[in-house]
Amino acid sequence: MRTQVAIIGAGPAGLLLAHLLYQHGIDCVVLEARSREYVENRVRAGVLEHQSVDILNAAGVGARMMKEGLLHHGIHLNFGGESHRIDFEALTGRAVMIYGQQEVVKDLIAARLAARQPLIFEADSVSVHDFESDSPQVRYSIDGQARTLECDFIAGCDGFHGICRSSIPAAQLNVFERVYPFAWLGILAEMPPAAEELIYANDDRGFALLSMRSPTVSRLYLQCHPDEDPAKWSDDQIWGELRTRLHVEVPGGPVLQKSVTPMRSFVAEPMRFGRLFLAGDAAHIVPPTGAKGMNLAIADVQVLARGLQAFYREGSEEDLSAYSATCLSRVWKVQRFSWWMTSLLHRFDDETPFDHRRQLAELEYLVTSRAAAQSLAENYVGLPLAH
Ligand code: RFL
Ligand code: PHB
Repeated sequence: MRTQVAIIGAGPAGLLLAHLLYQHGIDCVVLEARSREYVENRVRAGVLEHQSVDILNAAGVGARMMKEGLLHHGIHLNFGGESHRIDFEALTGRAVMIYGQQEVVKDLIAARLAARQPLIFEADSVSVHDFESDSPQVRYSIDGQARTLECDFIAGCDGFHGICRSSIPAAQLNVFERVYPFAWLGILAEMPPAAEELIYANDDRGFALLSMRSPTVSRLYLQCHPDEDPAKWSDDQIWGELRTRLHVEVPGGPVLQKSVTPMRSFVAEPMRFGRLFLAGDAAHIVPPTGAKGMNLAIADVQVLARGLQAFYREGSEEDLSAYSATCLSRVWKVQRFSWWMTSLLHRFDDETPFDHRRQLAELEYLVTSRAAAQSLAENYVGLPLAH
């Protein structure tokens, strides 16, 4: 089989890239290791920057998001027993959209299948070859049958644990990494949101976050140890801890899902090697505190789709050559913001009383200085996309 662009991974990066290419008449095949059911039900991110919303709308896949998503004009920072609102609308004129990543994924899968374009689930033993030449190949198997896909380019959209990044010779990649000494215990619960907007709390017992998915489903997180076993936390314990740390009335309700997410900052440079392009979590990871992972994936593929369009339309390689540098300049700003939000809101095992006082002073500054609040707000709603 032959295609123009082989896309590895059907997360937000791979599926949106496929859709943007399809809209410009560029052929691609998406290969996904998991089943459709699995990827459609994987609970992850929930916040879309305003530009991510615009990109999904412009691509014609935003109708359900606009109907079911929740537009938020601010967040709350709770600390020292008080709640402070950061007003995005007043500070930036922008808002963010609360809409689950798995809903974005469902909408993109529906669009691809409606267009009768190839999207192959449960592809085994996927491997990438000859991407230093002009005729790369992807090998995989389906139901035990080996297949080869010949292509012009490979898009590595296969997440942090995928095979694309690790297929690049290690000596050719610069890796920058920070692993945090804590994780998030996340729950999805059948409970109407206990507040209208997201609450980020810095409490003496650790960080907590109140988020949501719909008028009847809430998403909540607690800072915990990285090796914490979620099964050891009873539902009552979780609700109790959330009430203590958030300082709000949380009624509780049936817990639908429980998991522990480690926290890491990671960047691999460059994001291109020959005809293999990395996008999304395959190239970089941010700790979830700034709500940026899915948005970075969307921004990357927007840049990659434009580069591929210029290549096929005009034979120009200029934008593709600039792909890595264009993405990385935004990636590093978003890394900084995600690291900063994480440092501001969590308890660190090795923190000194000085560190703690400094953290509280920074929070005070943030909620009393328009300049400081505006800096948070403009990063949270999303920095401008590269052109
Ligand atoms: P994904 O979503 O991981 O998709 C990669 C896909 O590749 C497949 N795959 C393979 N396919 C074929 N062959 C192989 N060898 C393969 N290996 C892997 C995988 O099965 C998968 O389907 O990466 P992508 O598309 O780059 O998207 C990135 C986002 O998923 C991620 O950054 C966000 O979820 C991060 N994140 C958040 N991002 C936000 O923007 N806002 C948030 O509020 C937010 N909250 C979160 C988050 C991530 C979390 N977790 C669990 C990591 C909250 C959490 C708890
Ligand atoms: C979520 O709703 O899952 C969520 C919201 C904000 C974050 C991280 C995760 O910073």
